[in-house]
Amino acid sequence: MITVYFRHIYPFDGPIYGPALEDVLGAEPDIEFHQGEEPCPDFADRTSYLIGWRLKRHDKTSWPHLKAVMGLAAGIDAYKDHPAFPEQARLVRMIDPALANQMAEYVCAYALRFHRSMEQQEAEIRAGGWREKFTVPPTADKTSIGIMGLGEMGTQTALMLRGIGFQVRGWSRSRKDIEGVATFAGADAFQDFLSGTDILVCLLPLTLETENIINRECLSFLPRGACLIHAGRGQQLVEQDLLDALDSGHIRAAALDVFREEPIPENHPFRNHASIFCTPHMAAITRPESGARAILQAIRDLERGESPAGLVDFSKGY
Ligand code: NDP
Ligand code: OXD
Repeated sequence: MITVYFRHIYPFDGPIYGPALEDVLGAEPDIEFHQGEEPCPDFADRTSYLIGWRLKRHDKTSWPHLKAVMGLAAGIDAYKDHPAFPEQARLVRMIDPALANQMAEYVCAYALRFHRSMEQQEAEIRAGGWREKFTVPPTADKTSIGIMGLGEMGTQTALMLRGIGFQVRGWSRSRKDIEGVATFAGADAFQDFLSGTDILVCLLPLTLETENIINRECLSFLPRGACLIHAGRGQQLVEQDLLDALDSGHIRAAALDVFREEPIPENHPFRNHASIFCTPHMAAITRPESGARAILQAIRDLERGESPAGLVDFSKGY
C-alpha cells in the first residue's frame, strides 16, 4: 500500500482541495489516502507522501518513512532551506499546464491593458475627461514584451503573448530555443534583453541571484515609459526603486501580484498608487482537479523509480 496524507494548513484546504484529492488518490486501489490537520501517529509513521503548502516545526522527525513532500505550489520557497524539511525526503513542486496557462492569462491581461494604455484612459475618465488626446492604438507587433524566466510559467506565457501578436523576448539562465521568441541567457545578456523591452514581466523563482533583481539599475535599462508586470516573488522587487522610477516617469505603470509582505500592509504606498495595480497573489492558483492528477502522476513516477517533472534539485536553488 502507498500511504499519502494531505495536511490542511489553510481553511480553504479541506473544502477546495480535499474533495479533488480524495477523488483522484482515494480512487486508486493501492493508495491509502487520508487528510486533515494532523494524522494519527500510526498513520504518520507509515506515510510515504505528504501533500501540503508548507511545513510545520515538528516535520523533521514526524514522518520517519516519508519519501517525498508534494508541494501544492509551483514555487519552492516554503520548503527551501527549511530546518524542518525531513532529511530523507525529496521535494516535488506543482507542475501543471493548467497552472502555467493561468499565469499566461494573467500576464496577457495586463500586457494588453498596458499596450493599449487603458489605465491612462480610465484615469482620464475618472478625472472628468474624454479623449483628451486622439490617438490611434499601436498594433501588438509594435510592443515588445520581455519575460524574465523561461521555465514552466515563462514559456507558456511567451507562447500566449506571441499568439496575440506581440514581439516577445525572454531571458533565462540557460539559452532557450522557442520559435518566434528572441531569447537571451545569463547575466551578460541582461542589459541587452532589457533595453529592447517595453513591458517587463518577471516570472523568476526566488534565489540568491534573483533577490532584488528588479532594482534601480534594472529599471533604468528599460526604455522610458516601460511597464512592469511582476508575478515572481515579492523579494525580487526593490519597492522604493519602483516608486522612484514611477515618480520620475521612467516607468509608466506596474502590475504586481507578489509582495515582500503578504498581505500588503494597510498603509503601504502600493495600495493607493495611481500607476500600480495590485492583485493578491492570485496570478496562478493550483487547480484542484488537474493538481491532484499531477500529484498522482508524480507519485507513480517516484514509485517506478523515475524522476517526476516537478522533482526539485535543491543544488540549483529553484
Ligand atoms: P521554473 O523553474 O520552471 O523556471 C524558472 C526560470 O527562471 C527558468 O527559465 C530559469 O532558467 C530562470 N532562472 C532562474 N534563475 C535565473 C537567473 N539567475 N537568471 C536568469 N534566469 C533564471 O519555474 P516556474 O516557471 O514553474 O515558476 C517560476 C516562479 O513563478 C516560481 O518560482 C514562483 O516564484 C512564481 N510563481 C508565481 C505564481 C503566482 O501566482 N504569482 C504562481 C506560480 C509560480 P533556466 O531555464 O536556464 O533554468
Ligand atoms: C506558486 C504560487 O508558486 O502560488 O504556485 O506562487
